[in-house]
Amino acid sequence: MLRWITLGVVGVVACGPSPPPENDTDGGSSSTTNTSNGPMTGLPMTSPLPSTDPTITTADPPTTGAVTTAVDPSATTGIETDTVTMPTSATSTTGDACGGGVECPFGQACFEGQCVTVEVIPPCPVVAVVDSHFPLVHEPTSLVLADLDGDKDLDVATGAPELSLIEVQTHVSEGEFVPGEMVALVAATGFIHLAAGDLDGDGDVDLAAAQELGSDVDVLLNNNGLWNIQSVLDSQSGLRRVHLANADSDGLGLFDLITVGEASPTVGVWLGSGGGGFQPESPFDAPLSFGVGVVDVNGDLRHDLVGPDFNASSNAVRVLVRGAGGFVDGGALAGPGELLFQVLAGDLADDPDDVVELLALTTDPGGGLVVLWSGKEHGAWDPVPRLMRSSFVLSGGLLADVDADGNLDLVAASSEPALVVLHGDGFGGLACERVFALESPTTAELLAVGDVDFQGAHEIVTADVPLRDLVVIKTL
Ligand SMILES: [Ca+2]
Ligand SMILES: [Ca+2]
Ligand SMILES: [Ca+2]
Ligand SMILES: [Ca+2]
Repeated sequence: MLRWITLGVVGVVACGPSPPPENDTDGGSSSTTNTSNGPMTGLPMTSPLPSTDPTITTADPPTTGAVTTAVDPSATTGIETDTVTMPTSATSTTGDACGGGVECPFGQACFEGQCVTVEVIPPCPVVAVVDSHFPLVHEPTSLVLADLDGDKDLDVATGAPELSLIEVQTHVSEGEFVPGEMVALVAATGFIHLAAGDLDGDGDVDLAAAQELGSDVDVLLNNNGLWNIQSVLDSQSGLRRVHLANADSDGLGLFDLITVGEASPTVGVWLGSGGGGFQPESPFDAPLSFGVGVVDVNGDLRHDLVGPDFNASSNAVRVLVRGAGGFVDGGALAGPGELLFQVLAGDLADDPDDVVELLALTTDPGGGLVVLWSGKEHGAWDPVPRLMRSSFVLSGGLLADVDADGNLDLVAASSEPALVVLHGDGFGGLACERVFALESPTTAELLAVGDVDFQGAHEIVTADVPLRDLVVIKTL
């Protein structure tokens, strides 16, 4: 059952009995923009490792069928501009002192006790947007986008914590999903965090699921669409995230697993040994909160960890470099703002050596700040970051080339009901900002990007937790 509803900017998800189809002719007269009028409140994060669990409620009986919301091109989000301005200025110090309650003038931010200029990211040109909604049975805490049934198109798995289930949504045709199977995990409670990738080396996508209470990571091997729990990795207790990584020095190509948790020891490493088996390394403590990037930052193919350092006296990015025998401290980078929510790493500035840049999300009295450290050489960054102002305080996200122009973009969540894409300029900066209205705020764990409909540009997939909807956002 598929229904098309004409909407303005503020999306509506229909529930309950189906109304007759509406004509797609009136063009959505309620068009507004929300790139600048949302309150820029700080996120309710009071501890270095905040619990981000949404409230889990008992699931109602499942609804069936997709509800697709078509947004008329004349009523899309975004602010109309004629050109995309390429940022040209980098950080410069104005000479004013700040800190200790002394704020910087408008248009500046405090970095290391001095006011520095902040570049405002301009809005992107308007594009047409189509949101498609598909019902979920349970409220999800985490979402992955991967080919789970081996037919080459992208499916979705979401974690349903209240029943220790993974809920699969199977892609059936261009951008359409239907409910798939429910995959049972070892019984536990609390937040479920998912990661997807080939964990046993047989070429198909497997899943790893970290559960909050139960203290395990379940490894689920894909056998032609049937899922077997191969390994249950005893983990640290408490809330954690699981990441696929290459930690091995031998580069066998088998994924390893890294968990970052809130209870000591906070970092766990399991080396893939083939067939879905894993060998644990000794877990250890590192001052990293959940917003870590798991990326090779120094060009040796081993994945490193970059994340907000909750032990630093001031806001800082901590770098853990993976060596042959384990992780070693790779130093810290001081940042501006009040608290770093997330650190991401990627090749944001085109250079022959593919040096990796760092991007961090934070907030200051002026609102949302994106902090960019340009790579000088592999694993080394200019200590003075470039600061760019976003319209929203961004709580977390991912780097992906959404518009398929060859430059990494930032897809980010906010505490507001909006999803923000900051398009990379390929020179280490962010060219423009695109804001997509949502019904509810989303989280970094509920964001994924991929070419769902094989049309080239990538779709953004997220979930509306209160409405129990899978949301696919397509720009035309
Ligand atoms: Ca598939
Ligand atoms: Ca596999
Ligand atoms: Ca590395
Ligand atoms: Ca791009």
